Amino acid sequence: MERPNRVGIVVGSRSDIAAAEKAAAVLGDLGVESETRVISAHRAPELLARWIASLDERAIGVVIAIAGLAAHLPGVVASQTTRPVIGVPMAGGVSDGLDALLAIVQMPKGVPVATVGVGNGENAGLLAAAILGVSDPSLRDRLAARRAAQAREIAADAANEGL
Ligand code: RP5
Repeated sequence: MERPNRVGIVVGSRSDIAAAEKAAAVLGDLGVESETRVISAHRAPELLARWIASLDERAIGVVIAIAGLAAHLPGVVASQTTRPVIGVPMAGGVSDGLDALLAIVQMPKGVPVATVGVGNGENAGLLAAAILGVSDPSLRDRLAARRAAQAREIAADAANEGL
């Protein structure tokens, strides 16, 4: 089996695609390959199960699952794989994302889902890279370089002159 060094991104609907693009972009910057699928957990359960069953052959080590409203997609994915699953709640429901956030973060015991902020595809990508970086020193170096660059950018802000 190929080393599982890729990230699988799945959104529940085309309407969630912006968060997936943010995750894919940050992963691309870090030299991590990803693939993005649009599969509803309730409208296309069999297709979702087929994709999850193929994670090994796709060398996918971490899954990012992005959904709003009932937001069951991350939990459904996590129920079918032991790979780490990162859930991204999306705005749009009765509480503008708080509903999806609470749904994802309250995954009942036995099957965890890591949860990032509402719509925060970028942090989901960074967390996925950090997980893959545990067994990839050069990816860890690239993550550290990115942190250093963002710290430099803040230090260079005119408001911080003299510090
Ligand atoms: C969820 O319902 C999706 O993840 C999306 O966030 C939300 C709305 O979906 P659409 O009605 O735009 O397909 O399944």
